Amino acid sequence: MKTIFSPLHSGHSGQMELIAGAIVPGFEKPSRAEFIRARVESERLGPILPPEEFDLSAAKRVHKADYVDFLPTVWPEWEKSGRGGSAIGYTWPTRGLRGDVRPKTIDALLGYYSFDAGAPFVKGTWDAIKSSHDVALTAAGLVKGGERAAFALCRPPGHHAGAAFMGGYCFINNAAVAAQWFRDNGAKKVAILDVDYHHGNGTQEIFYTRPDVLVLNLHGDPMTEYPFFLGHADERGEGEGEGLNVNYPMPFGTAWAEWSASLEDACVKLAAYRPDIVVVSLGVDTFEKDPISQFKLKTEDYPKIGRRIAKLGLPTLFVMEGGYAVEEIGVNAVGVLTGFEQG
Ligand code: OKP
Ligand code: ZN
Repeated sequence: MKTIFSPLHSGHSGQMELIAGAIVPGFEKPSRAEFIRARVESERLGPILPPEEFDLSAAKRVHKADYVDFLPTVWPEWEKSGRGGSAIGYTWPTRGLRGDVRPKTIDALLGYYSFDAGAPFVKGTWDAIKSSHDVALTAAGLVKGGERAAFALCRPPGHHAGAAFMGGYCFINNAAVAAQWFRDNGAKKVAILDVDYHHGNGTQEIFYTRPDVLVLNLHGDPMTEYPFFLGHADERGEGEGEGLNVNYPMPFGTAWAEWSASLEDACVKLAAYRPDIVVVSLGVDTFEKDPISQFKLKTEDYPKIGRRIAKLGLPTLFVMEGGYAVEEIGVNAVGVLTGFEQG
């Protein structure tokens, strides 16, 4: 299968993040994408191609226009205000505060358009966000054009980004934008299968009331795992989307036996929905050695994920999300893809 990749991801670099009371170098770093790209090459998965440029109209079909238009202004406004480092908010309109009044300064807007402090900007961040979005749409174009599958090697990831907020390393929800693009280009129904360790809260929010996009999410139980405030089993969609959001929260320590049972159930539901396209939010932070995650999947398990997805027999777009054990991220992510190709 073809991989779409942009070197512009690497400008999103040197961000700091707040974890367990300490400011540390960001786990979501450029080497992640480079290890994956290197493994795509060494495994001869297929050609690696640059993205085409898209305007932001597709992104604005799933995100609020004012949110999308805010993103390229962040770094210039931050610099204008005389600061360096990482542009990051520190106040959020939670319960009891006004989330309906758009404030005016950059610090206030960063809070207004985030749900946490996990999506910092540096100078190259916007270009990286835009390239990641272009990567997803270019790969989507290959699948629409008749390829059985394509790999969008997106960085930064997207699944925590909602209609009007960033967070958790995510800015534009690449998988959601691609799913909507498929809908706008002939697909009647799309399924999104999110196998990242963390709940894809942004994807869930975007499609929660929609009958035309099924969202299935396998993840660490939000009672104890980030993003904490969404991803429970009783969130099943609403209105016309009732029953079309399916969550599989699992406890710390979950290994292949239990995880694969959730995958099997998700695949059965996915097949019953009979979508035209599958978009896989491909995170490999389920890996036993992931530094920020608590599942116990092994390297040998990743090709099995790919084989199960291949058994669906549907055109499939793989969109890269998380995975922070950088030495093994390429082996595991490409393991899913080679498993798919053999399946
Ligand atoms: C993004 B993706 C862990 C802190 C969590 C945010 C994690 C974002 C994950 N102790 N910080 O879903 O891989
Ligand atoms: Zn994750």
